[in-house]
Amino acid sequence: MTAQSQPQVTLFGVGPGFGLPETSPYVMKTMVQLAMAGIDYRFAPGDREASPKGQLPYIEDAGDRVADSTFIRGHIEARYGVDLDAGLTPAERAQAWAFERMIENQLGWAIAWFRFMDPANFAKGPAHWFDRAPEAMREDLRQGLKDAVATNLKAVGIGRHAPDEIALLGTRSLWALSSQLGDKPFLMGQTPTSVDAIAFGVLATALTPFFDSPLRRRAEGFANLVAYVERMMARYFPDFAWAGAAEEAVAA
Ligand SMILES: N[C@@H](CCC(=O)N[C@@H](CS)C(=O)NCC(=O)O)C(=O)O
Repeated sequence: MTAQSQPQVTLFGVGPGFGLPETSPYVMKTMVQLAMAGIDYRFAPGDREASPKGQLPYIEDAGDRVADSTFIRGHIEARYGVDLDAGLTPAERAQAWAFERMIENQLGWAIAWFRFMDPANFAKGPAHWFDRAPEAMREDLRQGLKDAVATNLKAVGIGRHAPDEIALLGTRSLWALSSQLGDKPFLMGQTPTSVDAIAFGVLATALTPFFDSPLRRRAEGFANLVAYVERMMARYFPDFAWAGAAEEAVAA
């Protein structure tokens, strides 16, 4: 038997679920960016307490532990000599960064609101993270998570609005993404660049048929975004059976 060499990089994430190859859009972003950079890695379920920033994703690379998807990207580019925005002009890089901030700092929170604050979605999804906790603690843990997310949602502002207002704000960002994409295969042109990683992660999170929400319904209305998620899924997660929103809408 030949000894298999272990990849040098370990990515710590959440794992598949909710109709997605990975439940965290930020972990998905890092998975896609590692693939874009051509870096082989091992995936492992992460422990937030072991993360330098208390969040997932984080990576370990030859003894270095790096947390936060954007700093992970910086680490990958610096250590492996890659540029995930190769070919973009400074103005295009600026535009891509602005879109990334919109996706992470606004659209992602709007989607999270419907995942965590909608009682049916919470019960169907995040509540199950505590299924293996002792029964006496389970409900307190679920409530604790909901309270923590509600506090974060208030702090970023989204949590202060009514559900229809949150859907409206999210839809403005979907529209912006749809307009930027147009009929190009990727957000910045013919080649995937760094911003596609988070756009894909967050849009797939919005579109998964596992959860229902007004924002998912609005996302389904942007045909180019639905096709984009399918294209990115086929490219970066070819073995994953994506029950795309388009398919379900057609079948319905
Ligand atoms: N800015 C971070 C955001 C990561 C993030 O929000 N991770 C979530 C999972 S989707 C998390 O670990 N949340 C737990 C917490 O905030 O306590 C990044 O880009 O990596």
